[in-house]
Amino acid sequence: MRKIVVFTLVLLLSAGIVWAKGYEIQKKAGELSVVVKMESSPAVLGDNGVVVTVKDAAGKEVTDAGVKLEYSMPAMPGMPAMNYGAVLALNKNVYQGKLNFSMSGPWNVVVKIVRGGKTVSTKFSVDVQ
Ligand SMILES: [Cu+2]
Repeated sequence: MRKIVVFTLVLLLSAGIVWAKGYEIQKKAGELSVVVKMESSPAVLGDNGVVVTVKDAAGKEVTDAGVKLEYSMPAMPGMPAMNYGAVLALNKNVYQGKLNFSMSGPWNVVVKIVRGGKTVSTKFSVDVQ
């Protein structure tokens, strides 16, 4: 019983540490400032939690936008180009979701923000280990 408790504690602690060590990217998309936090650094194969914060020019959190991440890997020998999309869900003042990387190597991620009929975007790259 004691072992299980200790094991659970270690699991919880290491999960917290991974999140704390996560990768953070700051970008501009039109007038908006965008902060992308990746759960794991480096990013890993499979699911990677992601949290996006969007702020307007006045520094106020934007909560009335649609936020989508389009992630892709260009074609390589023996592998056609791969393209995926993840629609993020608003949770309080941030947008949350998951990226599922099916291959290690460099991925391109485009953040698309739709607000008031206008779309702005920014991109970054992730090296999946
Ligand atoms: Cu590939």
